[in-house]
Amino acid sequence: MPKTAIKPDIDALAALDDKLRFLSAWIIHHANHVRPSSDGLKVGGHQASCASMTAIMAALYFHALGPNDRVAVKPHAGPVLHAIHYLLGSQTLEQLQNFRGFGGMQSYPSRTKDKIPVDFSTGSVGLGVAITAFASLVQDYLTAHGKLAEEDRGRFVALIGDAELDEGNIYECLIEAYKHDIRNCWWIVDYNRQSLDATSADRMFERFDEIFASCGWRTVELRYGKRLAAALAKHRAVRDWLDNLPNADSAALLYQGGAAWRARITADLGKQGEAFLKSLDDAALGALMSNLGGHCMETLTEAFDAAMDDVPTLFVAWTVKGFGLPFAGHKDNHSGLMNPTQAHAMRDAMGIAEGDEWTPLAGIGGNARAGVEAVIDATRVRCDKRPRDFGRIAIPAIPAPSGDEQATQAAFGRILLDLSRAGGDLADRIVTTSPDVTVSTNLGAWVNQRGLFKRRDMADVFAQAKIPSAQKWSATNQGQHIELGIAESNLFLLLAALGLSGDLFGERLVPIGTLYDPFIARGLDSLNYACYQDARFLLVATPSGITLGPEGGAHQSINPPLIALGQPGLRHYEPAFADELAAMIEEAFRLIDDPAGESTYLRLSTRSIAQVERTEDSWKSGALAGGYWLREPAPGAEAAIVAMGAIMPEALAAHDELAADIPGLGLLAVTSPDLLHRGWTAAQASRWSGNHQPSHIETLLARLAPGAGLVTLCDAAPASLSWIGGVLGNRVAPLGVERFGQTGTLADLYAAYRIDGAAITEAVAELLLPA
Ligand SMILES: Cc1ncc(C[n+]2csc(CCOP(=O)(O)OP(=O)(O)O)c2C)c(N)n1
Ligand SMILES: [Mg+2]
Repeated sequence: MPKTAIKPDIDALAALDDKLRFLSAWIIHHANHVRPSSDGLKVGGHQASCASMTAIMAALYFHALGPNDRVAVKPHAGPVLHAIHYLLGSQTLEQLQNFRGFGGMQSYPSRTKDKIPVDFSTGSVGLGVAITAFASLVQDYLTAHGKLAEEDRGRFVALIGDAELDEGNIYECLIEAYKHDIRNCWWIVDYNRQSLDATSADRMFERFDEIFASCGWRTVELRYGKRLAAALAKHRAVRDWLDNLPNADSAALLYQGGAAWRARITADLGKQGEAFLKSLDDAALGALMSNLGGHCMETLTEAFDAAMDDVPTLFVAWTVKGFGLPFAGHKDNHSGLMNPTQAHAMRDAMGIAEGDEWTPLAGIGGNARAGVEAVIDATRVRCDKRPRDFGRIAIPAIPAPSGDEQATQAAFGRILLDLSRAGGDLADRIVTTSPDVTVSTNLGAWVNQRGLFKRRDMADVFAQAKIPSAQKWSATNQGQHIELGIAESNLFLLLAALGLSGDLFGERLVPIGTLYDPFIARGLDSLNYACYQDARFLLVATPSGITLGPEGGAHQSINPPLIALGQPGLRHYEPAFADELAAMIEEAFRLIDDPAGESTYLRLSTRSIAQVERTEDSWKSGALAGGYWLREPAPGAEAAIVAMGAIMPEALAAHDELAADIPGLGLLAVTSPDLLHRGWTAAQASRWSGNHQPSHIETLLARLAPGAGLVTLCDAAPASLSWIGGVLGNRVAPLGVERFGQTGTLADLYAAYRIDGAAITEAVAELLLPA
C-alpha cells in the first residue's frame, strides 16, 4: 500500500538529478560521438527529453516510489531509467555503452529486451500511460479475489510527455477508468510545452485540469519552483506577466537566457520590472527563470508526499525541455545532440574528470557524497523485479460441444459455460472482457454464471423488478467479467494488463477478450503493444467475414488474417468445426501459461454448419499445427482445394461434386495460415543452419503431384492463403474477398464475391486445363 512519506534529503536528490542529467546525456553522446560507427548512420537519442525529467525521476525513484509501485516511463526518457539502474547497480556499463546497438539497451524501455527491470514497455506514445490505469484495475481485481495481499499492493505511475496528452487513447482510458473507479494511479506530466515539431498550444494545462478533475482525478500543478515562486510573490506585476507568457515566447527566452529575459521584462513591464531585475545578474536571472516546479526537488517531493493516499492524481510539472543543456528551450531540440565540445563542457561543469565519465558518483564530493550513497542504498531494496510467473495452471481437456450443426461462435459460448459449471482452478483464473459486445459475441451465459466485476456491488435492476431477461447483470467484487465501453483500444490495453498479471503481481490470470472481427483494426496499435510486451491472452473475434450476411459491409472483416500473419506474439486460429475450436481453446490456455507461449486470436463465425464425423483423432495435431487433410488426396493428385473456416461447407460440397471427375482430389482444411507460414519460413531458415526439417505445409503439399493446382478459399483477403502456392511451386487460383461487403443472404454474397461452389468448380477446372 502507499507508504507514508519519509523526509527527503533534498541536496542528495538534487545531486542525483544532476547526475542523471549528465549520465543520460553521456549515454546518448557516447553512442553518437564516441562509439565507432560502422555504417555512418546517426544513432540518435533524446538528450533534451531526458534532461526535462531527470528531476522528476530522481524525486520519484529515489524518494517517492514504494516497493510494489510500477512505472511506465516516457519512451524518450529511457536513458534516464537506465542511468538510475546503473547507479543502483542493476545495469552494466557495457549495456549503457551499447545504447541503441545490437543487444544493447533499447531506445525506449522494453520489458522483454532490456536487461533492467522495466515495468511497462513504452514507445508508441499514450499507450504506456493508459496501461497503468488498467494495471490498477487488475490490482483491484486480484485483491478482491483474494489473490493479492494488501501489503503487496502498489501504485501505478505514468511519466508522460505533454504532447503525449494529444493521444486520444488517453481520454478513452480516462472515461473507462472513471467508470471502474480506479485508484492508486499517478500520471506525471513533463510539461515542457514542447512536442517533437514545435512548442505546444498555450494554456492547455487548464483544459487538462478540467478534463481530469471531471473524471474524478486530483490535479496538482507544479508551475514554479520554490525560488522563483518566492521571487514572484514579491513582484506581482512580474508574476502576472509570467503567468500569461505564451509558451513559444517562454521557450525562446529560456533558450536565450538571462540577458534576453531582462530585455523582454524591461520592454514589457518597464518600471514595474525594475525591482525584480535589479538584484540579479544575467546568469542568476536565467537560472531563476528556469526554476520551474518540475526542476525543483522540494516542490516535487512535497507534491508526491502529499499524494500518498489512493486518489488518482495528475501532476502537471512545468519543465524546460533540455534543462541545463545548451539547447534548452529551443523549439528544434527534440532530437538535438550536444556536439563533443558542449558535452565536454557539461562534464567539466559537473566536476567530472576526463575518463571518469562512467564512474557512477564522479563529481559528487564533499558533504553530498554520503547523503547520495545513503539515498541510493535505501532505494536499491525497492527496485527488484518480480520474477515471471508461469506453469502453474492445471488445464483440463476441453471437450467439444455436441451438436450436428454448430457455429463456432455458439460453440465458444458453450465451452465457456461448461468450463464455468465444471469449476476448478482454470475457470477461477479466467477473466473475460468485452467492449460492449459481451452479449453479441456469446459471452452472456458465462457472465450469468460468473458475474460482472465491480469493486462495489451493483444490483441488476431488471432482475430485482422481475422483468424477464436472458442476461443477469448484477456486479460484485467476486465477478469475473469486466465490461468495457465501446473502445477497442481499451480492450487491448486491459488484455495487456491482465495478460501481465503474473509478471506484475505474481498471479497469472487467463484473460479472454471478445470483439467483432473488423474492429480489431480500431485498436491495432494497442494490440501490437500488448504483444510487444509478451502479455498473454485469448482474443476471440466474432462474427467475421462476409459470412455475417445481412449485417452488411460495415461489419464485414476482410484483412484480419493478414494482420495476424504479420503480428508477432499472436497466433491466429480459424476453426471450421466445434471440435477444432475446443482443441484450439485448450491450446490457447496452455500457451498463456507456457514461458515460451504466446497469445491466441480465434476468428469465429455465427454461421451454423454441419459438423464432420470423426473416426479418430489424428486430425487434431494437424489442426493445431495449422492444417490437415479433411479429404485425403490420392498420392500424386493433380489438384486440391485449400479452404479455411466458415465456408468449409462450400469446399466440401464442391469436393463431393468434383471428386467423381478428378480422382484423388484433396481438401486441405487450413486452421492457421499464420502457423503454416511461420513453419515454412522457419524451415527455410533452418536450411542455412544445416538441420533442415520440412515444415508442416511442405509435408502436407508433398502428397500432391509436383506442380498440382490449388484452389484456395477463405472468407477473407485471398492473400491469406494464396501464398501457399509459393511453398512447393503449385499453381493457385485464389478465391476470397477483396471488396467491401454488402448485405444479403449467404448464397447471394458467396456468389457475388465468388467464394461459392460454382466459383470453386470453375477454378479447379481452369487449373486443370492444359496450359
Ligand atoms: C504514437 C506515436 N506517434 C509518434 C511518435 C513519435 N514521437 C516520439 S516523441 C514525440 C513528441 C513527444 O513530445 P512530448 O510528449 O511533449 O515529449 P517531450 O520530448 O517533449 O518530453 C513524437 C511525436 C511516437 N513515439 N508514438
Ligand atoms: Mg513535451
